[in-house]
Amino acid sequence: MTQLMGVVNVTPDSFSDGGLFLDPQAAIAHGRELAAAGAEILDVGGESTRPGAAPVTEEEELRRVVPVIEGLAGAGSRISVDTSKAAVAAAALEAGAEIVNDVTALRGDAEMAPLCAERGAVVVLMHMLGEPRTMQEDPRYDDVVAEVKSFLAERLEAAVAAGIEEERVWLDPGIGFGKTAAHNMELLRRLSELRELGRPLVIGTSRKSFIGKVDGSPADQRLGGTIASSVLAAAEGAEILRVHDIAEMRQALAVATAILG
Ligand code: PMM
Repeated sequence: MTQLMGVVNVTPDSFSDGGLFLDPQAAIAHGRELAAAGAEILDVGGESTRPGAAPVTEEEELRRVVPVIEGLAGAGSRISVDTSKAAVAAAALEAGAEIVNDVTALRGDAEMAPLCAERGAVVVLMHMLGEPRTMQEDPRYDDVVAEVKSFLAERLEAAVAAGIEEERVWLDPGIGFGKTAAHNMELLRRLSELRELGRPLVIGTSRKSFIGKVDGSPADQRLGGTIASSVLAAAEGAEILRVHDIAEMRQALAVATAILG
């Protein structure tokens, strides 16, 4: 069954919900709502990765995410931490997280792979071309699907070489991370090729700019496009959908599943 990963951004500057849940109590209340609406996983993040975003310090990221993870442990959902810093992941695992969602695919911090191996964490390895500050400046590929696939295969191999069990690795093509709208849509159309890697696929299309490229909608009015792209991804075999709007997505998936069986 497709699992939903609800987004809990404890940041001032995420592209669609920056500043809404910077206060820990607001973030915890929001996470609890997402859990109640059917999120199997809550993805708590303290550093925005939107195009052009500035990095945050380790202290600040810890200050943002640890109280929220502590407050959400026991809310009924598994918790993942969206970070590329090993110290933040370590504190998050201590506070009750069990999944590390690393948008750098273990390339950002040399301590991250050994930490995840030792702690037996599930690790999400995501593709990104370049880094958030500059990734949307004219990204180019010969064949985006082949290149993302070989990157993910290489990072999976590196994770396993570092002692992370293959069964604990999930893969993500990184929709919007160094990709044009055409690249994102080609990845979504040819998702079955990434399934050949043999690991669960995480797909995050929620509110992203390629939706706005289709119909001109601003970030706060992209729920329809989020649902369409996520349902199609699920039909192509994506196992984890990372979305902001859990109740609507849960209903869309239930209907799609009822029809397709
Ligand atoms: N997208 C964002 C942040 N983290 N993690 C994974 N694994 N996959 C994604 O697509 C992804 C991510 C950016 O979205 P946000 O700013 O709304 O959190």
